[in-house]
Amino acid sequence: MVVLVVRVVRKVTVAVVVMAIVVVKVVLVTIDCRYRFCCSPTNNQALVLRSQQRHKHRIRTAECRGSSFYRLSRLEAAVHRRHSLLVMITGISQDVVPYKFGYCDLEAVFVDNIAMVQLLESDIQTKEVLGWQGLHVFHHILSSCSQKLRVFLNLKGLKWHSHPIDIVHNEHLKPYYLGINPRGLVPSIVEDGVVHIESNDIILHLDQEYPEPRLVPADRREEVAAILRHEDDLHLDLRTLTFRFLFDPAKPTKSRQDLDNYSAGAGTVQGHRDQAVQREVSFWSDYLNSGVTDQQARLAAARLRTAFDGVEAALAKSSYVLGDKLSIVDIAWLVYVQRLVYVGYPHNDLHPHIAAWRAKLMDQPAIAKELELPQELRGMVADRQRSLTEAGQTLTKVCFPELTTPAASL
Ligand SMILES: N[C@@H](CCC(=O)N[C@@H](CS)C(=O)NCC(=O)O)C(=O)O
Repeated sequence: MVVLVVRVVRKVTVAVVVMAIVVVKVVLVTIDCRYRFCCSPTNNQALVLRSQQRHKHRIRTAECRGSSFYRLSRLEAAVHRRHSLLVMITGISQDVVPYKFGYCDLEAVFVDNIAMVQLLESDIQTKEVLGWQGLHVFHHILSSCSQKLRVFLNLKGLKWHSHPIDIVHNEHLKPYYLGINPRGLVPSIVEDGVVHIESNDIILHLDQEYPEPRLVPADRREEVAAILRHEDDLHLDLRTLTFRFLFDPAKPTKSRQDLDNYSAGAGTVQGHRDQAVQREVSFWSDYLNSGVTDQQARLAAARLRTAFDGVEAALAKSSYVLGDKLSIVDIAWLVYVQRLVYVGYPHNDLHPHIAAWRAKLMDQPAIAKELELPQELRGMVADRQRSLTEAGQTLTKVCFPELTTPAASL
């Protein structure tokens, strides 16, 4: 009997001690890691939270886009989970009031004018480009982000050296290009030996350097940057629809081995491997496993439609999205709109102002020459649309079955 009581007491004691340790740990993490800051959006500043204990805690980089409370709350949660991280907030500035960093050992520092993605020299493995002079552009003819950049360069009248990267045959995943753009995406530029990645960062940067003609209105830079981020957020939706309705999913361009090599070979951004490559690999793995499902296509089309509803509303009031002048915002959305014409998106039915604005912009050779489908691909695209129509599988049928009119023709 006594032995039994002793055993029970021992077990209860162990359970209580374990519970107490768990509770103390949870309290430490959730209380001591809490932080707060006040901020308001003005110019392009970044708030960096730094940990002194880099060796102890894994430092992650996160970006806080815009000033919405929702985003800030998400960052707070990230700090709770990771104990420490490097937070970069673009478009936010003024009076940051950090408090209670204690356990996390974080300090807050403001840094001016940090571009969204700025590579370090140590991130560049293909060292030869560091000696290049002039403006060099790595791009692909059909890549939407490259098209946006090329239209921008045409409108600016800038001279540049062309370095086509064959993404269809995975040239972007080879060590040479991964050594320039650690994310393995096009476009990238090398300007007098400095590498820039991310099409929107490149454009915002070049517009400051070459202000005429202005494609980013000087007094609306923050707003333009936010719209471009929104456009970038929809990039995988555009790709989803492209790979469902324009290309044939039976012929994926990346094998499992390609994806493993990509993961292993991707480089660092600011000294750290970031999420972008993982996001790419997960997109292509899903695509390899199951193509693009109806549900994924519908979600992507719905998200794009919502964005286009905003563009449509702006174009109902003015000739261009930001008013009476052409800006990079028009170009960014036009690239999506034009791609979706080839994909079979029913612009005419859903967004009549966009349809008219597209026709007007495509009348400009500097724009049309980058966005029109190359002659040699027209037959392939027409065949694809024909077979989708026969199978009752066009974008309109799958994503907008309520519309009765056929999909926009090429
Ligand atoms: N956020 C990046 C996105 C770049 C991106 O996704 N580029 C595509 C072409 S538009 C690419 O490189 N895709 C590689 C592939 O298809 O594997 C940017 O704006 O530059």
